[in-house]
Amino acid sequence: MRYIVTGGAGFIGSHIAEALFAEHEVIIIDDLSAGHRQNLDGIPCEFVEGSVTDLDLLQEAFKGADGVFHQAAIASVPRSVEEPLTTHAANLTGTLNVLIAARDCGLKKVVMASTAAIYGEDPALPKTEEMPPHLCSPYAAQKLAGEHYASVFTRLYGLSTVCLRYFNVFGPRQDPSSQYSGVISIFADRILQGQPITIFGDGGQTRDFVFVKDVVQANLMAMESGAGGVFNIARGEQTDLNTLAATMMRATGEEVEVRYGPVRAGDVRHSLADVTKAKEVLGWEARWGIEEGLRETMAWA
Ligand code: UD2
Repeated sequence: MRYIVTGGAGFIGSHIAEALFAEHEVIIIDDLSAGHRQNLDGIPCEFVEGSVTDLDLLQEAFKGADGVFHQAAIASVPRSVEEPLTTHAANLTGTLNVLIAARDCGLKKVVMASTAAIYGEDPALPKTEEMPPHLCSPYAAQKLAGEHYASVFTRLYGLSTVCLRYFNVFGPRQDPSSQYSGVISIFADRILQGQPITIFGDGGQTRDFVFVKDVVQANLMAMESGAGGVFNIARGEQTDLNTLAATMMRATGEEVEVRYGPVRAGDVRHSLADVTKAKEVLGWEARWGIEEGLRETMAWA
């Protein structure tokens, strides 16, 4: 098969490319705004430098492809608040372009990255795909609108689409360099440098962390499945930040100071996915335990 990975030089996209290349032809489309060429070291693939906002580029690159894993996005809630128009272009116009190019080039399937941000601050847990959206950021609005476009393209043109609502994904190659990077990548970086870590709030907040290799598997199974629609991608387990910090230190044998700072504005207190639908329809469930995934992440960091 010939597969496109948009955002393929990024964190999740590069892991998808890595899982595909042994058996398939892989074409990466990435504008390198967040991704890095070195994420693709040792991964044979065709590399097209460009943005999903460029429809002509997509129409050309998608010719002869079988499916697309659409991972390209500006995946930042705070950035979307500061720059709604820029993030709209990447996250929504980009997604619409991918759908149009996929339709025009006769691709069999579009698997796209969506987000748990769609569930917002609604305290009801666990989150099921049927819950009404609770949008608190332009990012959430852009991703939900992308899901709606996907379903409309299925209805109108018969294009098969799957939207995967990622919860808190972690693993090697997640960039720790911004204050809004994933908490695990930040903690890994600091613990390995012997630097203190800061927990925002009392550390009792929870997240549903899922290892990137499980997310890759979800993408592959979604591509192969005859099913369409929206699926939560998570472990279906809550881990609080205090436990996370302790587990990460245990994984490395490094003890660092844990500081506590003010609660981050806009943070949700708890997050937990209901993952029944992915299991029943796609046959997917997370296999990597948190500790196992953390060990791989810390070994890379
Ligand atoms: C995740 C997604 C985001 C969006 C959102 C939807 C990631 C990286 N981000 O944001 O894109 O989908 O979910 O709800 O997956 N924290 C600390 N110390 C630090 C950094 C973070 O205590 O140095 C805390 C932070 O306050 C939060 C938790 O760790 O309570 C997780 O933060 P995050 O930025 O990794 O992810 P989250 O859930 O805010």
